[in-house]
Amino acid sequence: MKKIISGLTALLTVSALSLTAAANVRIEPKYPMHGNKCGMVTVVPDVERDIHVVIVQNTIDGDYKYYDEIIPADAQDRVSEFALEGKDDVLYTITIGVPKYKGTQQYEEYTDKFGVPDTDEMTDSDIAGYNFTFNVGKNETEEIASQITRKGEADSEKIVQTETALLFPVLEAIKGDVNNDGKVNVRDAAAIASGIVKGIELPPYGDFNGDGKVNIRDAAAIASSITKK
Ligand SMILES: [Ca+2]
Ligand SMILES: [Ca+2]
Repeated sequence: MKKIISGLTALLTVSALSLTAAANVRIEPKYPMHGNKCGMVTVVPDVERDIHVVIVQNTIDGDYKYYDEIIPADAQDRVSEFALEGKDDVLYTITIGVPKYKGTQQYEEYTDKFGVPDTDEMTDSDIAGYNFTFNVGKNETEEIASQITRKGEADSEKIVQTETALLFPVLEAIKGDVNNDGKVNVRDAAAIASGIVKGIELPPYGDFNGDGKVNIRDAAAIASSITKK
């Protein structure tokens, strides 16, 4: 009997895995919800970069960071869902960031605020009263562009859909390649050092060690990565 059960468990596990293969990823909140999940944020990535999502609940008692999540560029399932509890007189602030330069953590950020009112019809199911979908794509210019599409006040199931197309500047510059020749080598370390000495402003993708600054440490980090090769 035990064998049959474990076989069954294995079968169920396999089918559950195949079912979730193409499913959206549900992100766990950092604070417990109170059962009245009336809102849902869905982030749909259409850009091969990490996407940083922060959702903060703003109340009169203070701000609560419910989500602080990076959707990795190389993750298999990237459509991510963030459930939100409905509360009157509460706002949420969402920040979505995409790094402008490949391999850096310097996020260009879009910020928006919205309310999720408490709705009576809602249960603790997957149904949310207020759905906010953010489609995250690439912009050809160096600006962040956003376009909001509201699909009416509420549909027949009293679900309010708000869809926002976000376009981020995504440049192909390589981290560390400050002289833009497609390679990261000692010339870049030299260019950073000389830029600092001469007081020339260096591009943000010169931040090789990812600490948010471009300085002599990046030249050293490039030099040391070359020696390691
Ligand atoms: Ca270079
Ligand atoms: Ca740095």
